[in-house]
Amino acid sequence: MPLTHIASGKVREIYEIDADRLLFVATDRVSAYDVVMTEPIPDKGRVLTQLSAYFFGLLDVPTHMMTMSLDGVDVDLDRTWLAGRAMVVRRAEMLPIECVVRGYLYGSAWREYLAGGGPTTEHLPDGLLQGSRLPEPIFTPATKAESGHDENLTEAAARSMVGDARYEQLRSTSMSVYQRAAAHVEQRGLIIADTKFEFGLIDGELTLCDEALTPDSSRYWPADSYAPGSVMPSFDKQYLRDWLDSTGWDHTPPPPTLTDDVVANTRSRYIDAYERITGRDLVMSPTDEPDPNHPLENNP
Ligand code: Q0Z
Repeated sequence: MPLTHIASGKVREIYEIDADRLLFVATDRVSAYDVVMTEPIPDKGRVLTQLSAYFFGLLDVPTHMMTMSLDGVDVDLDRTWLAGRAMVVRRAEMLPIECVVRGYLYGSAWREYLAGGGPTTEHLPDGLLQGSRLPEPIFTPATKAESGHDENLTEAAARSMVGDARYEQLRSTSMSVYQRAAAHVEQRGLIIADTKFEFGLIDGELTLCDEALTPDSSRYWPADSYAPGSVMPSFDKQYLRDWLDSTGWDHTPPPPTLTDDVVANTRSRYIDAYERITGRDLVMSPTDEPDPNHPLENNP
């Protein structure tokens, strides 16, 4: 029986394996300014999946990851293409809020702050700059928008969506995962300005799901060019954004056709990011020759 396709995101796909397991696949599609480019970035999906797997192995919270091995999984997709980009995960009951943690003031939170305050900035002091490190990281949950932009929630709104006890648990778990990951990448000269987690319940236990700590779910900055008060280069996709800007594109579909050079340069930035964060080489086909140090199956 071929797997049933159950969900499609801008750059990811989910298939059903059985009642308890899903196949979570990161494609090579790339989006910029909320538009998916026509040309894929070869191996980008492998970078994202293996970064999530790396962090799932590092963290001490329950996660949905079971394995990256496709042995015994009856897929009718190209196994060579899938290798290294697919993860078998436990099916969870997903919770309805996006758990965003911000260590720095940037993006939508900065825009809110600049406009005089909003849900994400209700507890912040005055006088911060674009990109300022916050006195301490803040938890700023958002809605999961089916299409379009996620909407920042006030603390009260988020509490009423999941209940006070669950809210506290989501906040403290999100904060500790962020702190752990940020401390890890800091040793490698990187900053996680902000990141978004999705949690679910498996047998009643709070479980980190979805992708985690990837460049698509997080804003990574090189520490050596950190300067509050200015626009920061996000260290993987900025090259593509800059090139798109140079074409004069207005961010409405269709996007410009990426040249071979832009595809190749974007690809090497993703792979460099992976290697810088993990200190490992990207595995093109992890089912061929498992690396004993790679966190493929080390989650309880
Ligand atoms: C995640 C999403 C999409 C990528 C459902 N372990 C899980 N159990 C149950 N559901 C999910 C997960 Cl990760 C789940 N999403 C978000 C949608 C592509 C991610 F189309 N949806």
